[in-house]
Amino acid sequence: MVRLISLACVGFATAANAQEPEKPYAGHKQVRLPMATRAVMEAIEPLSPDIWTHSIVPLRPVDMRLSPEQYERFLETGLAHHVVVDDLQALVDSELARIAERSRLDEVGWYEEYRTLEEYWERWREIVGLNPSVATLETIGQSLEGRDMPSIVLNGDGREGKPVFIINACQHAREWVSPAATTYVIEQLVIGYGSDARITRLLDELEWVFLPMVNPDGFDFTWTDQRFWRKNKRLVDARLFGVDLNRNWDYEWGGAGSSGSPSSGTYRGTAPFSEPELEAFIDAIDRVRGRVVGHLDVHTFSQLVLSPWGYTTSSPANIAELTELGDIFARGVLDATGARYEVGPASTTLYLLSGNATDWFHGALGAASWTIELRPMGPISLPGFDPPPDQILPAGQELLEGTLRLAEEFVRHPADLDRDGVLTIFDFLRFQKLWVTQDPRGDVDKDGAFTAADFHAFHEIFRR
Ligand code: 0X9
Ligand code: ZN
Repeated sequence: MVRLISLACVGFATAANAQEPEKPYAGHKQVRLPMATRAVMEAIEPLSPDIWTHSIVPLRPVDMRLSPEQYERFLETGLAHHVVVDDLQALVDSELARIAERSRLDEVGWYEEYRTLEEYWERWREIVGLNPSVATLETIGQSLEGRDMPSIVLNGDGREGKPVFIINACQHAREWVSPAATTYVIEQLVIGYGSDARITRLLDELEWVFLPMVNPDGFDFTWTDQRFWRKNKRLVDARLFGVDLNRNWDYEWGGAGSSGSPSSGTYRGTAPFSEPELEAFIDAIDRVRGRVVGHLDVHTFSQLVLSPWGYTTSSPANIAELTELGDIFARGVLDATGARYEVGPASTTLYLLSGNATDWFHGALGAASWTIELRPMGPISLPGFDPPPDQILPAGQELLEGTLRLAEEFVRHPADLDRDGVLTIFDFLRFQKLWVTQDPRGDVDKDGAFTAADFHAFHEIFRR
C-alpha cells in the first residue's frame, strides 16, 4: 500500500501548473455521437474544447470530452448520443490505483500495463542491448522542458545508403497506446533479426529509424497532472497552452484544420517548426533525408490508415499507389488480430488538417507516408484515449504486421507485380495488362511516368 500512496502523491503534488485543479476531469464525460456530418461537427465544436475524433465517415462514431457545464449545454442541442464514460476522473483515478498496485506486486508483463517515461527509457536500453550490432539508441536532442528525445536505428547488416523507413510515435501526449505499440514493434524486429528470415531480410534491406517518443514533456504531464493532455508544454505569456506538434510541420503550415489560437487543441504555434521537439526530429533525420521511402506517424484512436493529403481534399498524384499500399497495411492488421482499419486520405476520411507530419513526409521528402490511428474503435464502448491495457499487445501485433507488409512492398522489385518474390512470365503478363490500360503501377523504373522505357526495362529483365 505504501507504493500506491506515494505514486498518488507524486501524481498530484508536483502539478506544474498551480491553476489546474487536482482533479481536472471531475464529472467530465466521454460522449459519443453515433455518426456525425460536417454540419453536426460544426455545431458541437464550440461546445467542446476537446473533441477526440472528428470522423465524418458514415457509421463511424465521434467522441468528445465534456465538462458537466458543457454537457448541460450539449443536451440542449437534442443530438442523439450515448455516454461512454460517465466520469473520466474516476477512470483516471482507478487507472493510477491499478498501476500502483500492480507495480507493487510486480506481476504483469511489460506490454500488459501502461508505462512511464522512465520505464520506456529502461526498456529501450534493454531492447538495443539484446543486439547492439543491429540496434542503436541515441538521444537526438531535448524537448522544450529539456527532456531527452530518443531515436532507435535498426540496420541489420550495417550497410550505408539503404532506403529508409521512419516510424514515429507519441506526437500527442495522451495517446498512450502509440509509444507502447511502437516499442513492441522495435522489440520484435530486434529479437527477430537473425532468427526470423522475413525480419532478417527487411532489416538487411532497409534502414529503420524509430522516434518512439516525440512529445516527452506532454507524455510525462499526462502521468503527473492531466491524463488527457494532447500538445507539448509551450507557454504563451507565461501560461501553459501547448502547441499541437501535428500542426507545426513545415508543409502547408497554417491552413485549414489548424488554429492560431493558443487555447485550441490544434494550436499550430507561431511559425512552422517553431517547436524544439520537431527541430530535433528533423535534425535527426537530416542524414537520411534523400533516402526516406516510407514513414508512419503512429497515433490513437479510431483504427484508420490515413494517407496524404491532410491540408486539402484534393489528391496527391500517386493516390492510387498510396491507397493500394494502405490496403496492404490494413490487410496485415486484419490477418494479425482480425481488427478492421479503414484506409483513405486524411482530409476526406477524417477532417482537414494542415501542417501535419504525413503531409510533410510526402510533400517535402516524397516518401509514402500514413498516419496510423491505432485501436480502439467503436461500437465497443472503450474509452478512446484510455482503453484497458489489454489493448496494448494486440495494437502492437497489428502495427507490427501492417508495418512488415509495407516494408516488404518497399523492398519488392518493382517488376515483381504479382508479389511472389520471383520475376516470372506472370509478372510480364500483368505488366502487359497495365500497359494496355496505362495504369501508373507499370512505372517500374519509378521515374514518375509509364513510358516505353518501362517496357524496355521489363524486356531487359527477361533477356537476362
Ligand atoms: O488530428 C490529428 O493530428 C490526428 N488525429 S488524433 O486524434 N490522433 O489527434 C490525425 C492526423 C491525420 N493526419 C494525416 N493523415 N495527415
Ligand atoms: Zn494523435
